[in-house]
Amino acid sequence: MIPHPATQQPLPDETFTLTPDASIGSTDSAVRTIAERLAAQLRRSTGFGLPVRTGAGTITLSTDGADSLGTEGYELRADSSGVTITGATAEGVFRGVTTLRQLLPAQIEAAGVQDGPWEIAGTTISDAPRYGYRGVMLDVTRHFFTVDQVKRFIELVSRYKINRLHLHLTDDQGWRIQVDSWPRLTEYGGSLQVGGGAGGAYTKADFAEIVRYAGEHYITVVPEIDTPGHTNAALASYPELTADGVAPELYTGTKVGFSSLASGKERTYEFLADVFREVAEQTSGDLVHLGGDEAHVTPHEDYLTFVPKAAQLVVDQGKRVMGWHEIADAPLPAGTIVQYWGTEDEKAQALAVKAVEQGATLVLSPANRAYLDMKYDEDTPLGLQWAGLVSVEQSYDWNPATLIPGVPATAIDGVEAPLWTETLDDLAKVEYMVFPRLPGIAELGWSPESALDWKRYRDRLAGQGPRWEALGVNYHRSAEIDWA
Ligand code: TNX
Repeated sequence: MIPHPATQQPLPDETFTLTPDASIGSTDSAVRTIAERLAAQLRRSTGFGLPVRTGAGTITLSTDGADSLGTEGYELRADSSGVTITGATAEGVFRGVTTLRQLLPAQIEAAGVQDGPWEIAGTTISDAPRYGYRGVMLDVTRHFFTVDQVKRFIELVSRYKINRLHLHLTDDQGWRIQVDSWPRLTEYGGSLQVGGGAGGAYTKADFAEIVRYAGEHYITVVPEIDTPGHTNAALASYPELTADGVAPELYTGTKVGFSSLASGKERTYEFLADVFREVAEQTSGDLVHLGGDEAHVTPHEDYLTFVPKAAQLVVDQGKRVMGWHEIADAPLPAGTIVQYWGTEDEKAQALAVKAVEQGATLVLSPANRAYLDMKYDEDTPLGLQWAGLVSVEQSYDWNPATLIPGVPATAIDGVEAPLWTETLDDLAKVEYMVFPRLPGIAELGWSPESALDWKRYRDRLAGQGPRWEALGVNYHRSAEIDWA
């Protein structure tokens, strides 16, 4: 099972078997839709009727109990008489259902009816996460991904108890979210992508569907509007945002660090006020990510005045600020989350310390560990390697609590695995880079430190292979894992 639960005990002599007469019960309306979606999934591969009823069933979902386990915690018991999943909230029950699916045989994930038997060795589990922020990032600007592709991505990552989807929505190569007050951002700024092919952008209805679907999987969307660098698509659409008033060409290459909003112009902040307002309106979560990375052509003094002004515009919308670790050089509003993407470099580490000194908390995305766009090894046909090669072991075998010298464990909100898509133009390629590394990052975010052990994790990871086969996931059959 991945992530490994906080505590699990076997119930010797007990076996649960899902049989054709089984039902799914929900004790209250809060978990009814979770029960209905579970039933729909199990019907496909079992062929059973699996009626959903109010009250107890063969599998019972309940929010009556487990109060001490927090919003995401749950208790699960599987014995000869049935399965019960209890959380203090519907979210906790949902996390428990992801565990149930992994307890069932891999063929449960097949699209068509399979033979079974559908057995679970008797067990009790009491589970709750180590960290509250367990994210994945998808870059939809270097290459655009459709709503349906993002939904499949959400469904796959939700199985590992990921609870944040950071969408990198704007960059030099494309602006991908509708802003009605600045329509050329998507009309023109979203028209291309890396390599020069057609890009795309989400309408407000599209984005609402992504937010809704993520919410159904208890995942909160964190929208990123990257500023003041990584803004060529915006500058090409609205030359008034550039320092010299001249629009650059649209850009379809993969260089970074060459563009900047005009940080000295009032128009820039009017623009950002509009953008953050419309983006905040489209988000259900409490975070808006303002980027802040690699602003190499923004004079540093200007950057230091830009960041607090942009951050205030996010706060004005009632949202908390998130940003890449460079923003920590500037004063930050209360409640800011700083996303660390350094490797072992002292400059990045110093910024992380500076972030914490001013009261910010950290989400850890160390590029040499958590970057899903880094090649696994020299032979990986996709991806980049500026942060080194990131094998499955390298991505798993580190401790968030002690990663950055001088940062106390209490300052860590969690972990996030970013996927940049310069080299990834379809979902099969995305899946190849995400699986099997993402489950390891998810486990670092969820499981207690005592459960983390590379050798034992390897064996558990091997067990995910047949699930991905059943789901048609294009995972990388890394030689580090004994998939047989
Ligand atoms: C650096 S990491 C970037 C991105 C690139 C990525 C490629 C970060 C905050 N910025 O613009 O896509 O490297 O790995």
